[in-house]
Amino acid sequence: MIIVKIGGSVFSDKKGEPENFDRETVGDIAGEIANFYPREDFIIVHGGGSFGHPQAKEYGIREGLPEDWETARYRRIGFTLTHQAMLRANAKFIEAFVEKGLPAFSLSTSSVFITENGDVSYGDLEVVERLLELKFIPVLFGDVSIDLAKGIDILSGDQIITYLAKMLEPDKVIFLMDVDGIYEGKPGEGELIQSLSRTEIDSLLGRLQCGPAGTDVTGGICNKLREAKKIAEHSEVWFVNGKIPGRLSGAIRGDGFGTRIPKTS
Ligand code: ATP
Ligand code: IP8
Repeated sequence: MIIVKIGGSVFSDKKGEPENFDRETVGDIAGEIANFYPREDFIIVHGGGSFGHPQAKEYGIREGLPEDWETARYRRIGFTLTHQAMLRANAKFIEAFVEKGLPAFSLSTSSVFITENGDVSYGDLEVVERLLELKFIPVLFGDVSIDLAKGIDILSGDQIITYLAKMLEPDKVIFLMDVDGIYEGKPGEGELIQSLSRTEIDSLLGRLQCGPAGTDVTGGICNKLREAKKIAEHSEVWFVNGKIPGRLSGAIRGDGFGTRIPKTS
């Protein structure tokens, strides 16, 4: 089984208009997956991009539900609106996949997982497993979450994948981004790292000076790398460019161009 994360940077321009969607790129990605399905089982997880992140930031969802009634009321509205924005993104994904003949089936992340400070503390994967047995392609997404510590929070697609990898032990996890993989420094400045070991991730995080990232309420590349370190205990991990046709197929076959982190328990 292969888990593919379609990053927000791939399907939308996060600095562009709210809710912009690159239908052509998503169609190409679905087309590549269609060449491997049904021999391979897939789970798709997509990020927030220009859909979830601006709303989540505007309403301060990551700050949780406070005592003060008026602020809490405002956040509850924001919680609902952020979720609706993610449902609109998700509907576009499902359409693009179905158009390529793929039985992509949407699962609302906020109805499957409960978090504690943004990490999954409970997840019911029964439906995901049944869907896979029946040869569907479950599609999850970064979403709002009910949170045991803060009342409400955001659950990143990257955190969902860590949980799925731990529970389902996939053969591979592939992160699609708008750059060729993980760079030693800023993309375009530092060199592309083609092979990275789990144990090298902490020192890389230090060199990248990981801090807050623009409108990304879930921490951008730094969060991704921290999660990749956990995922690589259960699965091989790839970071490839989802905007360039063929790169996803290469990662699926195992001879791809990007950054590969071997499974190391
Ligand atoms: P989302 O979280 O919305 O799903 P995503 O999964 O596409 O988005 P981002 O969180 O946007 O991923 O992270 C990818 C971005 O990180 C790239 O657009 C890239 O420009 C930026 N980035 C910053 N530093 C690095 C680095 N050292 N290596 C790779 N990408 C980097
Ligand atoms: O883009 C964030 O998910 P991510 C989802 O995968 C929201 O980090 C709602 C901002």
